[in-house]
Amino acid sequence: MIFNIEYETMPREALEAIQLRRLQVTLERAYATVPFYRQKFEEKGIVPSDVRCLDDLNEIPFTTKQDLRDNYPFGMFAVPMDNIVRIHASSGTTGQPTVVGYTARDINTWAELMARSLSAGGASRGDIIHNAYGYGLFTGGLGVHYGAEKLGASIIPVSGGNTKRQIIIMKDFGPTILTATPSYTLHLAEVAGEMGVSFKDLNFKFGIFGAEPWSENMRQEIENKLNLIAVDIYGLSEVIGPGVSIECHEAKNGLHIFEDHFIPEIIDPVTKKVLPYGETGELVFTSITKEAFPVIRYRTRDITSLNTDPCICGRTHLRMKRVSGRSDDMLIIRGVNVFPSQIESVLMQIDEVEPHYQLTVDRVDNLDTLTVQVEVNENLFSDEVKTLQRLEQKISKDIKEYLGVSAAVKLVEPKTIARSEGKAVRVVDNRDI
Ligand code: DLL
Repeated sequence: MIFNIEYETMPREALEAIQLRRLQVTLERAYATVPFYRQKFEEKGIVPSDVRCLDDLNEIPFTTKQDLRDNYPFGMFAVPMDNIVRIHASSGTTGQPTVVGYTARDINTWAELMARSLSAGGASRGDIIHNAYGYGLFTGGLGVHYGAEKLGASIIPVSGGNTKRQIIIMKDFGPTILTATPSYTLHLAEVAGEMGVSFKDLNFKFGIFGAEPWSENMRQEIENKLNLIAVDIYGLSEVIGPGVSIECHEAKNGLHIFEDHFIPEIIDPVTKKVLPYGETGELVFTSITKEAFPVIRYRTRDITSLNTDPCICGRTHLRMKRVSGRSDDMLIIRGVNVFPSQIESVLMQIDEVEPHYQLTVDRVDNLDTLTVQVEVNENLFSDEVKTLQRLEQKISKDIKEYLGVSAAVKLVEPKTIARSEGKAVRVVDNRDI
């Protein structure tokens, strides 16, 4: 079902007209109220009224995560504090957290976008949503929560953690939609198995998974293990939270970006030139309806491409390809670029291993080395050492063949790699120590 037929299926010409109008208003407001933006414009000798068509966006300077950090905590807010009704923050694992604010209208916009997203992912009024995204400063939990209420579905605000209790709730309340990170979803499946609960006996129809990279092969694994249809949802706190883009369950092939609220661009991260549709690069967003925290040409560091092909679901909003990773997650191993999700993709094709893995990068004699730890299934681990060695060699060979990178593979006992209740830690990088 399409939640907002008028906007989600709008002919592109009309959509672009709305984008331009909203962009102009956003630029004027940001210039007038956020000293950072005014200064950036002045440095370039431009004023908001110079933007007369969408292509003129090209002239506007980019905003980076560092800019947000430099203005920590509230320096990028475009409204006085008495208009801010909610504050969220990113976890700050890669530095100082970024803090974002919302006006009452922003919360409403976000709820609308999440209602659209849940709807695209297969939910409707009458569904029961088991929401295992964390509630708190992270935007996942509350983002889904408000969207579900707007949609008129029933939401179970279970959050992450307390996994056994989650399985009991699944059995007793009969939720039909699961929302969680893909890695926590696997943990849920594992604990259900330990408790003797089969997902085949539960009521789930759709799962709406995101907040971290996951491969197409991981989708297969999750769909088989949980007996549901899995769709990918994307977002980031700086832009609004979850609900920036989502796959429709009809096509499951690229995520529709809600273009009446965000203008996406793809740039070459090195030259910063805008790339044409279809080419892979760094995703950049300009928000065009947000009041409290407008972002102008915000560099996400996420790597993807855009495509405007019509979609079978009827939505006219363009689609971004599944995000393979962030530019700063990319490992460069002896000159070869690899994303953890590409390794995942290879691992998921091996029957004998479980979808739990971790990568370790070290520097030995000035050369980067990659070790892939992956769990094998119960039966195999009790097998002969030779069998395990052979399997390690086979996986290593597959990785080399598919990705061109040399990796040492280490099979480990089931349940030895730390489980995540939110975003998984896929890479341990020892190089700076
Ligand atoms: O992760 C928002 C979210 C919550 C999205 C729930 C989807 C579901 P942040 O914590 O600010 O916000 O992290 C944003 O996570 O820049 C990407 O690098 C990554 N990310 C989010 N969704 C996906 C996805 C939330 N579907 C950062 N695929 C983003 C790959 C994703 N990476």
